[in-house]
Amino acid sequence: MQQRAEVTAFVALGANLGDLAQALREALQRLSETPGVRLVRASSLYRTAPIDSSGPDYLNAVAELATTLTAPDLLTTLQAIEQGAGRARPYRNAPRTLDLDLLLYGSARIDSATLTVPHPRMGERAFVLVPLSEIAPGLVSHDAMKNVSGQAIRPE
Ligand code: A4P
Ligand code: MG
Repeated sequence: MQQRAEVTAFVALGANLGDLAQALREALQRLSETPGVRLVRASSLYRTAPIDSSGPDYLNAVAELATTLTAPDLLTTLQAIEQGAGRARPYRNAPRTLDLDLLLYGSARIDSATLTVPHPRMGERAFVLVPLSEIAPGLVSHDAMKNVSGQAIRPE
């Protein structure tokens, strides 16, 4: 059987309830244990003020993956890891134990009922752009960084 080629994907990790660093570390561990997913690199952890959301500050990071999974299968994997971390969804943008968003999947543009890639709000958010530029500087323009420079973010 022919093996699918690996695709480079970027995933945003966030948490603002519970043991934040532990949740992010475990999520990275789960991802690296998933068949068809290789963890290429992860950014450092950043402490960020909530944007369009409530509750305590977040811990955020971005990971680069190399994966043979399709984008929908990768999303299903991310959601299973969120569930495993005890994620409840009482309302949109509620505080959460773990949020895993698919930012980029190769150069794919996807707009289905359940998946939009590139992630539609990634360009407005320092908590995505700062860690992404740490591990993939070529993907984030100077202008994009300038647009989010007013948002509170600091290395953990
Ligand atoms: N969905 C569509 N496209 C995607 C994608 N590219 N990646 C769908 C992941 N999911 C995608 O997501 C709702 C639905 O989006 C999913 O069922 C999936 O089919 P969700 O995770 O259940 O809900 P959510 O997290 O409340 O919404 P979402 O869209 O992830 O929220 P945002 O806009 O990403 O905002 N402030 C700081 N400082 N740090 C944060 O991490 N996060 C948010 C979440 C708000 N403010 C924040 C942070
Ligand atoms: Mg999400």
